[in-house]
Amino acid sequence: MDNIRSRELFDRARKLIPGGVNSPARAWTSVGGTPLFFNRAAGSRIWDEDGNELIDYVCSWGPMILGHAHPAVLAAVQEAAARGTSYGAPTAAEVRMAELVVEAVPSIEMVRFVSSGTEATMSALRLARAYTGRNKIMKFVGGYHGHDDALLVSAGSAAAGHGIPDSAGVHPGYARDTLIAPYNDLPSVRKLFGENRGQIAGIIVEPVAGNMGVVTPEPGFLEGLRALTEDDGALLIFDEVISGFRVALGGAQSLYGVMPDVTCLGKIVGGGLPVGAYGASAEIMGTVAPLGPMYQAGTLSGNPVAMAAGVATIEELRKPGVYEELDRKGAALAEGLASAFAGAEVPARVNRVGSLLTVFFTGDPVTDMESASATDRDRFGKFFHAIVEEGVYPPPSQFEAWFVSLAHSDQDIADTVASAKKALSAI
Ligand code: HOZ
Repeated sequence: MDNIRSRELFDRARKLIPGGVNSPARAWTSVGGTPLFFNRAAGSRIWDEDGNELIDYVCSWGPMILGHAHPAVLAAVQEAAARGTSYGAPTAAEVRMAELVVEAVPSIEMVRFVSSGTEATMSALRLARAYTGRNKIMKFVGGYHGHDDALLVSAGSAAAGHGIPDSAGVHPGYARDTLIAPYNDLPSVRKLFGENRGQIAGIIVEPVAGNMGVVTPEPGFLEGLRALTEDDGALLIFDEVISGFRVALGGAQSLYGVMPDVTCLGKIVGGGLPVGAYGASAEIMGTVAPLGPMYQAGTLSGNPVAMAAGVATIEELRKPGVYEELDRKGAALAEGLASAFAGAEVPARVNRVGSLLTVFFTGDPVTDMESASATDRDRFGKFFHAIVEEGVYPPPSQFEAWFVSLAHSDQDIADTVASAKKALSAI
């Protein structure tokens, strides 16, 4: 596959932008090679600067659940933009967005919109500290919640892929107040509560982990976190930036029936534009300024163009049968990939919830960051390059999720499975 334009652009970019990218996950560091530079996308397809067409399973790392350039989203964005792109004042669009979020997500009574998932998690931690009057936070090894200082400790996603799960530059005071447990390991969580009784403001957890690759919560894990936080007076914070509006309209909390105190949203909620959100009961959200003493603000928060994209996306997702369709497509892809890998020299397995999945090259269950890290990542890198050559674009790291959209056709999925077979035989 020709990538001359991408290589030229990457050379120029590296002189101007650290690593040539504006977010490390895009740099292909853990798989090697030159990242493709894209300039167009529609439906399930994305085209690079050299004109190569690929079936896209990155989907902008999750937001494009309807597929790229969905007509309803484009129309809403164009209509909103024509009325001005930002006012720095309240709008009807953000009220409609808030109504849609509150209707969809069972534990949210009030919501505040911000501009990214990182802002959502950062604000949720501040809220937990303000509401409880405590300082410590618990997170999980391989949990990635954006680049807030307190959460760049044992982080997953590109931080793990680049070998810097504990970022430089984080104030030791923040890191000291961040407690770490392995995902799916309730005894470790219980032990930390025992050692820090009455000091933990909250646990932040991805209810379906998406940043060590997809790792599902084992039966009883989320329920156990709910019981332990309630018992200690700490808040349970679900980071649903990936799982929100993805695994169900109401997110993982509605799928598993476990209600957090605070929910963080991002990605899909903005329909491909920069939106994050955090929400909780009216009582907890009463802590947030101007109602309460916890300050949080943003010039572009609730931006009218971004709200229009979010509203249009959620309206589409509310249509009957959408999540059944996403689950059917996710299952077809996961089963097809598993059959393509059956009998291969290195065993592989697929972790999946709905339209969210990850391929791991291992014969063992992947239940946490330790087991995800022990898989054959070298083979993943080779498989990645081989399947890109076949016209399929999966995430360029083992520690990320594949995203299936409503625009992926049955033929796309069949072609992807055929490409996976060819890619395997080439490595
Ligand atoms: N937030 C995504 C992590 N799974 C990747 C996007 C990025 O870091 O650029």
